Amino acid sequence: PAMTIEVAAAPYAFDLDVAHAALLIIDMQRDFLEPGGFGAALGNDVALLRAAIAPTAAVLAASRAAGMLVIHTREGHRPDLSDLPPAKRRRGRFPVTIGDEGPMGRILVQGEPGHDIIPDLAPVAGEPVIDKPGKGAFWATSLGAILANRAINQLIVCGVTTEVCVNTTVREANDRGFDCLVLSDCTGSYFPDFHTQALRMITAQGGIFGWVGASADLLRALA
Ligand code: C5J
Repeated sequence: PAMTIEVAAAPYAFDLDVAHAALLIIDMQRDFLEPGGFGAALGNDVALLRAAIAPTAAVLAASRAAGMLVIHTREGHRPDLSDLPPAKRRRGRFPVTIGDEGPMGRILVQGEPGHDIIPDLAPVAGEPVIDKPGKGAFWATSLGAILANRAINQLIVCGVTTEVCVNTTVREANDRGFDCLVLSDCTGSYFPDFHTQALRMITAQGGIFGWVGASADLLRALA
């Protein structure tokens, strides 16, 4: 039987099996979180997302110390935009969009400064970084193979935004048989009500997509 540690969560405790769990940090990229980035240029208040940085950094440190696999994702596209669906490019009808020159290089293009993960949460050697063209981290990526090769069946999920890339990824993971614990204070949205409701959608109906917990409870369990 697996050695599990109980983590307080909603709708009920999450039995964490560190050897078969991964910390998945979604899209904590400069273009979404930094004052001079794409998100800010669209008029969003990045402070709402930045509140997740310190708790995520603490969870990242504790996960590394516990020997848990850590995986990072970045939303973005190839420089020739060959993996950018025209429909995604048209979406929003913003004056400046994906692939265009933005405040921190070409927007959501791999290799550009804005596409990179914020320095506070920088990956270290051995931590897979998944570049994903969509909102979900499984679609058109090797995430599923990486998790299968390590016999991972639980995901601790942090990142932005709660209702878009976090929610999409958790739904994808749930359908693939993963137990997901989403950390409320390690996720964030430009729209506070979307954040709240996105977390409620995960825990409603007995935890229809997974569990929601707080970083303090995970840190306590890992200590
Ligand atoms: C993410 C987005 N990462 N909101 N992207 O959530 O477009």
